[in-house]
Amino acid sequence: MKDVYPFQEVEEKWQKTWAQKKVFEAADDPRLTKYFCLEMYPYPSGRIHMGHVRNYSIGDVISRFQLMKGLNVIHPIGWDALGMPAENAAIKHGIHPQTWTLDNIAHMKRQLQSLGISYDWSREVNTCLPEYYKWNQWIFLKMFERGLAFRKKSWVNWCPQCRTVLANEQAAGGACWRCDSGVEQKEMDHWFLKITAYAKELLDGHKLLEKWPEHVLLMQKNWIGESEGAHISFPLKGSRTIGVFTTRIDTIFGATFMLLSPEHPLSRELLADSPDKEKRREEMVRAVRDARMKKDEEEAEKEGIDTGKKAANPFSGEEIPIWIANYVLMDYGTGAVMAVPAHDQRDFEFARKYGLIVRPVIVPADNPVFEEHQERATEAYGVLVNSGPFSGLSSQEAMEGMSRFAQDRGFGRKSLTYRLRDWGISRQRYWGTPIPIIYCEKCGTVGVPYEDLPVELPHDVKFTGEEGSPLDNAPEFVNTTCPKCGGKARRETDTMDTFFDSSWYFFRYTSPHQKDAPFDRAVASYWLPVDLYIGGVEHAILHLIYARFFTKVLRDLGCASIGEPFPHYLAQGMVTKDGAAMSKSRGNVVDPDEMIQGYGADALRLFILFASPPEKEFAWAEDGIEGCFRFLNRVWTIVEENRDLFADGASRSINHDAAEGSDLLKKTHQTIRKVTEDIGKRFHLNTAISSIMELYNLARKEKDGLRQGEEGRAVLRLALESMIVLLAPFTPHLSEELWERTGHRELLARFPWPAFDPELAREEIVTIVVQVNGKLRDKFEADAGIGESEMRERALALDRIHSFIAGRPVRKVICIENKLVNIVV
Ligand code: ANZ
Ligand code: ZN
Repeated sequence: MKDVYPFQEVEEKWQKTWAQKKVFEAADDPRLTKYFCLEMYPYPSGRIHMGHVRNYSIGDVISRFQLMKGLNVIHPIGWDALGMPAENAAIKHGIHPQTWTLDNIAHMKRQLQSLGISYDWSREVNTCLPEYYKWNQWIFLKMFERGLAFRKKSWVNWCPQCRTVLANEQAAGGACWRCDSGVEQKEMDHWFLKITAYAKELLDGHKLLEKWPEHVLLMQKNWIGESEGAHISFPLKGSRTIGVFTTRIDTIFGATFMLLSPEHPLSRELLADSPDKEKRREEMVRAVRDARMKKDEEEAEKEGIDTGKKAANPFSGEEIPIWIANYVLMDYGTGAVMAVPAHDQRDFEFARKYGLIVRPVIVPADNPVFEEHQERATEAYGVLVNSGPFSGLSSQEAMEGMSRFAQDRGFGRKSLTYRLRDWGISRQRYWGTPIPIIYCEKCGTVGVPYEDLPVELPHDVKFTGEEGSPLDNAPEFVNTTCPKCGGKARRETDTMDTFFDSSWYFFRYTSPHQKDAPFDRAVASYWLPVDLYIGGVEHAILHLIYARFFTKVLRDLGCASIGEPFPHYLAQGMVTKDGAAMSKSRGNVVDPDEMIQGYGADALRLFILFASPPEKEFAWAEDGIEGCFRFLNRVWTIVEENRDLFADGASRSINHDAAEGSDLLKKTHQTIRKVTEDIGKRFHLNTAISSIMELYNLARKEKDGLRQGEEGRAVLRLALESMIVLLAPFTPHLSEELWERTGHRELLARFPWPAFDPELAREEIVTIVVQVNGKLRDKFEADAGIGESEMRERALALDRIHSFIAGRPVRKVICIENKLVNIVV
C-alpha cells in the first residue's frame, strides 16, 4: 500500500508526550467527580497475550472517554506477581523467582506502554514487593485477632517421594506430576479464612449488583449454595444426639434410617466394638477422598455399613437403625442425614440395596392414593399421610408447623445451610506472602507483632522441587524467638494463596505509597467503589467472591467505607482463533508485538474492539486487522488532503440555516450522539466504531462537492474534526497526531468530548415490521439505526407479538436493521 501513515513514529511520539506531561496521573481531589476504571491486573507470565490486549483496550476506551467527558479518571495497573510459575521456573531453569518475575514485569510493562493504554503508572502496584505483601500480613493479623483467620486440620494431596503437598491439578490421576509416584492423602494443619461468616451477606449483596451479568451472579449463587431447611436432633441411647440438616422436614415420619458420613466422628465411635466394620469404614474413607481428589463426576455405587446402633425419631419416637453411607458428605450440613427412602432417590436406592424399610408419607394433592410398591422415590411436595398429628397438612404447612413444633420442644429449628466452605489459604511454597505467625512451645500460636512486619522472604534458598517447601529448609528463616516470652520459636513456613493479594489490590491503587496503613481510608473512600471492572469470566467465582469478602472485612475493620467493591462488572468474552480459545497449548497464539510492529497499536486496538461487542467471543482474523489498518490510512489521507480547511480557518461556526440540507452535517451530529451513547451507556464499542466508519464514508463521498462553497467547507471541516475526536478513545495515537496536524495546540487526550445538537442528531423514523415464524404480525416505529438488542426488546414487548408467541420458548430472533424482526418459536 502506498502512502502508509508513519504509525511507528506517531505512536512513539505520543506515548512519550503523554508520559512527560503526566496526562493520565489522577489527582486525589475530592472536589472532582471521579471515575474508577479497573481491569484485572495481569500475572507477569512473560508476555502480553491477546486476552490482555482485549481487556486493556476495552478499559482504555472507557477511561479515555470519561477523561474527555471531564471526569477525574483513575486508571491504574499492577502485577499479580506471586505464585507458582515463578517457582517452577526456578526449579527448572535455576532462575530466582524474583529475578524471573521482575524481568517479566519489565518486559510486559514495555508491551503495555507500546499499546498506548492510558495508565497512571505512578500508581503501579507489584504484589511481590515487601512494601505490598507487608499489608497482606497486616490484614491477615487483623483477621487472626478477630477469629476470621484460623488454623484447622484438613486433608491434602501429599507426594511421599517429593515430600511436598500437591495442588489437585498436580496430582491428576493420583500420580505426582514430577516423579509419578502415587499420591497419598495426608491430614495437615492449614490456615483458613472464615468466608462462611459472610455467606449470607455475600448472597444478599447481589441485590446491589444490578450491573453484573446474570450468569455470573448465578454462578456465585450456586457457589454459595444457600439451602433453606431445618436442623433436627435425633437422640441416641444415653445423652448423645445426631444432628441432621434437612430441606424436607415434612417427610420426617418417613425417615426409616439415619446415615452418617464415614468421616463423621461418631462413625468411628459407633464402630469401636467391631474392628471388621471399622476396617471397612477406613477403606470407605479412602475411597471417598480419592474420588473427591479425582473430582469423579460419576456418582459411585452406593455403599453402606450397618453400625448396629439405633437412634430415635424425635417426632414419632420410632427407633431407626444408623448406617454409614459413602454418599453422605462430611463437609455439608452436619455430615449426617435422616434418610427418607420414599422421597429421596439416593436414599431409595440405598434402602433397596440393603433391604431397609420404604415408607411413603407424602401423596399428590390431586390424587391422594397410596402407592404400595414404588419404583422410585417421589420427590414432589404434596399432602402428608402416615404422619401422626400432621397428616392431612400440605408439605408447605407441615414444614412451618413441624419446624415450630421442633423449636418449641428444643430439638430443632429452622435454618439456612451453605455450600460455601472456608477458604484454605496455606500453600507450602516459597513465592508467596509468608503467613506472619510464630509457634512457641510455651505460648502457642502467636501473631508476629505489627512493628515487625513485613516478614520478608529470605532470598537465598534452594529450589529443588523436593523435600517440601524451600522455606522449611531455611533455618535462618524458620528459627526465631517468641515475641511474647523471648523463648525459642519457629516461624510458620506456609505462604498465602495469591488470591489473597488480588482480593484488595484495588484499594492499594488509591494510595499506593501509603507507609502506615494498607491504604488511606479517606482517599479510598473518594475513589471507591470501582465504577467499572472489566475482566475475564474465568474469575466469576473465586476472585470476585474473595474481593467482595475482603471489602466487607475491611469495612468491618474500619479501614473502608464500602461493602461492595464492584457495582458494575463487565465480563469480557474470550479471544479465539480457528474456532478454539487462543492458547499456547493449542499453538494458535497470535503475538501482539508482531501485530504492533506490522500494523501499529492503533490498528490492533481498533480491530479487537471492532470485531465484536466486549462481552462476546472475539475471533481473530488476519484480514480483519488489515482492514482496520487500511481504514486508518484512509482517515490519515482524507485529513491530510483537506488540511487547508483547518489552515484557512474556514469559519469555525457553521450557519445552520444555510447548512440545513447538508447530509454530512446531520450525519456528524448523529455520529457524535451514537458514539457517545454507545460508549457511555451501552459499551457497544463495535457499533460506535462502525458509525465512525460511516461518517468517514459519507465525508469522502461528499467532500469534493462541499469544498466548493464556504458553508460546505465548514461542514466538511467539522465532520473531519469530529471523526478525529471520536476516534481518540480507540486510536489515540493517530487521533492525537491528526489533531496536532490540523492546528490544535491542546492535547486531544484531555480535550472536551464533543456535544451534539439534538435537533440535528435526530434520526429519521423508520417502520420496523415484526414477524413470528416468518409471518407478518405487527410493526412499530423507531429511530433509524437503533441496535439489534433494542429492536429485539421492543418487538418482544409488543402485545400482539406476545399473543402470537403464546408462551412458546423463543428459539431465535433475526434482525435486519431499520426493517424487520423475525421471531422464531
Ligand atoms: C431428608 C430428606 C427427604 C431430604 C427428602 C431430601 C429429600 P440441598 O438442597 O442440597 O441443601 N443432605 C443433608 N446433608 C447432607 C450431606 N452432608 N451429604 C449428603 N446429603 C445431605 O440438600 C439437602 C438435603 O440433602 C437434605 O434434606 C438431606 O436429605 C441431604 F424427601 O433430608 B434431606
Ligand atoms: Zn513464647
